[in-house]
Amino acid sequence: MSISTTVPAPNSKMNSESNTKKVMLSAVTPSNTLTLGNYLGALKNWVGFYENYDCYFFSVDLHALTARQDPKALLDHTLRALANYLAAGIDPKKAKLFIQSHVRQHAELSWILTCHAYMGELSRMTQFKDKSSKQGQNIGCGIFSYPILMAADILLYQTDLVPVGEDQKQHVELTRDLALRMNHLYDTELFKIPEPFIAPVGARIMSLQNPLAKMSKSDTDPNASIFLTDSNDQIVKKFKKAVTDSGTEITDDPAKPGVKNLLTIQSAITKKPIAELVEGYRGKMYGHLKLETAEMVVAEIGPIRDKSNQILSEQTELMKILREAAQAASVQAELTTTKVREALGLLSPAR
Ligand code: AQP
Repeated sequence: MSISTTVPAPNSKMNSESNTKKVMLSAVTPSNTLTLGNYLGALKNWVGFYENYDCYFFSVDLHALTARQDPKALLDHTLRALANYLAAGIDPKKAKLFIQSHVRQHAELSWILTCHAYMGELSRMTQFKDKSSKQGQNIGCGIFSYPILMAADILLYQTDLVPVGEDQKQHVELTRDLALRMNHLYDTELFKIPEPFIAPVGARIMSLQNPLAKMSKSDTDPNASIFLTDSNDQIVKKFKKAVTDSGTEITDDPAKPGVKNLLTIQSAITKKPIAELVEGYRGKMYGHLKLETAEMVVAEIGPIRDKSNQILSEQTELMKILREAAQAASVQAELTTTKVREALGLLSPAR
């Protein structure tokens, strides 16, 4: 199934009245090198969004701190993520590409929202349950409260739409609850109420070693994820080792999650429906499917890897883009925080 065909139409009434585009916001956590999942589930779709929406695409370095990070690696991953955005074709003149911590209001609004959130609603977050169960005894407070930082990310820009995976939908619901609570409590429209935009089925890329789990940056099995830094050889090797299923026939069958994952990757790249791809594999073996998927992935992300390396080798232009976008984002962020400060009785400093 094609994954980028359902960009909701902007609200023409609002556009004609205010002459502004609706706001769309999305981000990736630089907790490691970005994966093929991040690319096909997020970056590749973003390219089509900014013609119709005012887009904020950023790298959420403060979110990465919820797990212990090596400082140098965090810096590298943060810059590489932004280089990946540019190399994937996102136009910095049409979308704001920036680093979360460069807009100080994210942390400020996060604290204010923390004081309006309840322990109960945060404990119900499935991602908290999943992530905390992996952390043993010393569960960091950041793991518990990061959905509030995510809410601040969204509400600062008066966002209309947030493209999220199914697993993040709960966080957008929390954001909506917090926004409605604050608007009601202070009897003024401090925040726009955002809507989740769920990409159609097919955007979720699974681990090559466990096709029942999402392909993840932090997977400890190096063969489970394709990273946007992998060499062509590494990509081919990982696909050759990909876990498939019993049997030999290539079909779109929930009982064959490994095969389905490879077909999903091909579909996300070619935009062809899975049924059409399956037709082309009649009488062929799993080996064909693995190799052809590897070749498609090499053709798709190889140039992004090379372009990213080039962008990172001449960082002046990248830094200029990041600085200007952060300045532009800060203007909107400051409008929102000023409104919030005034409503709460906090004296605004002269910035
Ligand atoms: N496997 C995936 N398939 C499709 N989309 C994916 N995204 C991430 N993995 C896949 C999408 O990428 C965007 C940014 O996600 P993120 O990196 O901030 O957080 P995440 O979803 O928690 O990604 P990881 O790789 O699993 O992070 P770690 O390992 O650090 O916890 C989102 O739009 C997400 O849907």
